[in-house]
Amino acid sequence: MKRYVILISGRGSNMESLLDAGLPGECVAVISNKPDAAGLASAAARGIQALAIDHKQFASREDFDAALAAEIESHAPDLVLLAGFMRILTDGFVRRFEGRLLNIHPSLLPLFPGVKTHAQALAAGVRLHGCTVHFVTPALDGGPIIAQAAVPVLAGDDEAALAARVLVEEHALYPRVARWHLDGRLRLIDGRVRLAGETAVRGALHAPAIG
Ligand code: NHR
Ligand code: GAR
Repeated sequence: MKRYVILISGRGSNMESLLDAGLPGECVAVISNKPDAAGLASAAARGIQALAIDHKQFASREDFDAALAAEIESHAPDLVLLAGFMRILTDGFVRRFEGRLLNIHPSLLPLFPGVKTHAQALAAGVRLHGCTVHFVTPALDGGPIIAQAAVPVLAGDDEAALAARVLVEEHALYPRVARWHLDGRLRLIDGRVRLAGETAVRGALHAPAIG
């Protein structure tokens, strides 16, 4: 059985969508950088080991990342999933987990990296918005794109309305991509995404990298 770890910072709805998807693997830990993250309680309620490593207790990003990496490695995961994890990770951390570290980002990358993505989309006036699952590399939100889902931006949308529409797609897309990895079909090879055997695309709005 493959093993995976989920990193969160808050609510944990993407974490819940992963835990409830019946993935072909065991979630061996949920780790938050924020002790008060609501997602820790819902992970624990599902019988999963949930713990916080408070980044504020560390003098530097390097020290925090070293503690986080040691905790993750103690669970020997095949896959590490960032799910609303809000701390930028050092190059050393990212390289250590390269190829088994994924993120879901709430925009159609390379548009709107960083934070406040829905406000950025509204300010830019784009008519399509969405989410992206990518391999994490040292370049923030710049790693190779695995799959994307799009939603329309509608007249009268505010940040909350748009975020809610994108979140529905996040909850469908991330478990699907995690399953590919756990099934051994998804790899990062020479900085490129390799996805074996994917043919069916669910509508035009969910598009995986094929190859
Ligand atoms: N780390 C690396 N090296 N590369 C990526 O692609 C990463 C990463 C760490 C997190 C998630 C990302 C997102 O999906 C992610 C991708 C946090 C920030 C940020 O600015 C930016 C992007 C992401 C996550 N964090 C601030 C910081 O100083 C804190 C912001 C806050 O606490 O609200 O770390 O968007
Ligand atoms: C999600 O929309 C996720 O894509 C986004 O934050 C939300 C977390 O919700 N992630 C980022 O912005 C990463 N910087 P959740 O805790 O309910 O999954």
